[in-house]
Amino acid sequence: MRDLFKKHIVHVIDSHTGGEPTRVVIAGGPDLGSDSLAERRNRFRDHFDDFRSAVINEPRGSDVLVGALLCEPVDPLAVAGVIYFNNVGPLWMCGHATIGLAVTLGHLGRIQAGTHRLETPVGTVLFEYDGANRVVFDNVPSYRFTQGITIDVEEVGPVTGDVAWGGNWFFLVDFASLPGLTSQLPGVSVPFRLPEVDVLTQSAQRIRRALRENGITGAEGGEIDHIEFIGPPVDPQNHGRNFVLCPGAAYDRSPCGTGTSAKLACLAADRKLMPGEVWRQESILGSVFEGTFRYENGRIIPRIAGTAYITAEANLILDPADPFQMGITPERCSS
Ligand code: PYC
Repeated sequence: MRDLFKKHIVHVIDSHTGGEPTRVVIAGGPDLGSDSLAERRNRFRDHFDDFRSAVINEPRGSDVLVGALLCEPVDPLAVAGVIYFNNVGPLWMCGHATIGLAVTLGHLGRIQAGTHRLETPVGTVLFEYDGANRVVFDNVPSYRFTQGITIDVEEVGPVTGDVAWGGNWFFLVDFASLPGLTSQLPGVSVPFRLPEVDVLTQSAQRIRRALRENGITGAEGGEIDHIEFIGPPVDPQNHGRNFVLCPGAAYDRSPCGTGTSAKLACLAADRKLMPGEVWRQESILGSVFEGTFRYENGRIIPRIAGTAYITAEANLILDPADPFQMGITPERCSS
């Protein structure tokens, strides 16, 4: 049993990928056993939520941060296993954090330039690391699950979108195919701009709520917890600009690796992008991921390229005497 009076140290390395931060837990994480990453993710969700909150939430972190808990892989050929999580719970997969994790492993000297395998709860991904900051990874098989669902959204009106899997479940709303949508969202221009994130966030939250209330899910009841708006790019060299609401209330500062994968799945399903053709996805900040895909067993395998930079290396201290030891959340701070 953990000593009630002993401070617990968690060694982390922080990075950002296209503006979106990742905090990799190098040491001091919970022992989740040695079965599949999917089972360890469930154990993490069910028994170590305080640890998740302590690492991500204020006062040590923020709603924007995505955590990556390094685990022993099942496959001895994999360089690591990983469980991704954010301020409200575990994620299934995370693209920007895969890029951040690869650069972190390079920073630590645990990998050299080359191709490596990484185990996630939804499958093994391969990534190529250039030895500095650039990473290209082959994501898990992605696909469009449902096309053209229209829902009535409180204070927005009717909204039409597609449900797609890119390692997480997304509802994608294409502003180009719904030019009238901007008039339903006062304060939002096309292309979207950073000062508009409050309106975009509120609208996306309303859409997510409406999906839940209407029982619209991904396959096998999978919760759609990411909402992605796609519009034209600011930079004409790119193909689209997105705004992605993550589980919780934070938006992705990067173009979102799983969101770009979901977008590629929709483009492929509509025959608007062919295997090997490049799609340059711009984030609301203007940072870019390059995406291509190939087909495998009727699904697409997205290939996503981006860059990450190390921002900090730190020891988090969890002091049992600290009333905010496990992070500031409404449930943990009821008084
Ligand atoms: O890059 O896949 C991603 C992602 C998901 C949530 C935040 N970033």
